[in-house]
Amino acid sequence: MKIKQIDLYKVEIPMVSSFTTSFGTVKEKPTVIIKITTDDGIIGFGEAAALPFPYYKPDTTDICVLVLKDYISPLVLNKGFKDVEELMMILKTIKNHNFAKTGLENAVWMAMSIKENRNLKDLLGGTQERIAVGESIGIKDSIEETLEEIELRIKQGFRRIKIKIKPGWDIEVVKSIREKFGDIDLMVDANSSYTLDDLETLRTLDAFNLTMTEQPLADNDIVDHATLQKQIKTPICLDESIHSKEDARKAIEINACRIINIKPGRVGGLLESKKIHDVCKQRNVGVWCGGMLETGIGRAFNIAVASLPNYIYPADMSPVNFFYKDDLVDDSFIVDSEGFVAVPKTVGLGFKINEKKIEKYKTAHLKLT
Ligand code: OSB
Ligand code: MG
Repeated sequence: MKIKQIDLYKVEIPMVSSFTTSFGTVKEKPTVIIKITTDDGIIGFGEAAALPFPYYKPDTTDICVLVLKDYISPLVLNKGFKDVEELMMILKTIKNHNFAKTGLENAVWMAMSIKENRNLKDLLGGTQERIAVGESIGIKDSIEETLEEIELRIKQGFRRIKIKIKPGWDIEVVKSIREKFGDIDLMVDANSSYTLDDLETLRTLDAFNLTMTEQPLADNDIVDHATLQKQIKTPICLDESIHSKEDARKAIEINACRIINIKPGRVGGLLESKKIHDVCKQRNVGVWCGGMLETGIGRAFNIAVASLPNYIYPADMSPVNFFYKDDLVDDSFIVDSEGFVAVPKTVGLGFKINEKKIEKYKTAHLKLT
């Protein structure tokens, strides 16, 4: 495959509500849409779904545009590669910048799917026809508000509830949820906001039988996570700490976690996601698909990769309209009343891209040849 043209779009769809985590509030979520055109006229789309600020990972939306324009595009334009493995080898000289790489990688998967006339699930080796989903609920102004949202989501069928926590917004809110909703599948995500000094709080959370605690400690500290896991019962799930299959292998080897959240954007695409999935499967560590508040384009790739067999926990997969007033695909996925999303069987993205919407919400467009 040879890429003849890359169109980069910075797109900003208004949000319906903000999303607060321990590191800050997302009030606006611009994203980067990558469109590739191959030498045989095939078109692929991808999304680089970094946040607008460097508080989750160092990447930001604008850094993605810069890296895609100045470093990724020159390396891949008009160069032949036979598969995604070879594409990623070409990009290997660029350190990190996984969100930007994912945007291009996504687009190549979509083009490969069209070229080979096989859907993404089959191309990746997926085995699940539908994926179980949960919601990730941001930090709210009150416990009352949190309970109301959970009640609604349970009624709608979501199979698990994840709430964001931080020091001072943890034990009480979890306790209230257990009191009101009993034995639901409940987990927490701290986004690195604790240290080993908070052992007492993290131990207290053990009493609530959480399915997992996601990324309690610093992203660059899997050693402290191993120390913590020895002292708490609740399984630790790593998010920010894992960027590659090697990170996953090492984290598992030192017992820093029992579960891994795989986000394609954070690890550099679907191929690396699959490799992490395989490493975890060999070692009996279950995984699930996290999200980065993607539009329907990015979410489509998440759904495809989450069809692999070792994705055994529900994905963060709230519908796009929970966050945004509009979407870039028509007829995006729906969460059914049992809390499942069907994995598309059609080739390409699996959903209808609406290019008029990309034009409507774009704030910048770069055409690279
Ligand atoms: O830590 O999982 C996270 C959103 C932005 C940044 C980090 C995280 C999240 C979420 C939202 O939890 C998940 C989603 O896309 O639905
Ligand atoms: Mg997380």
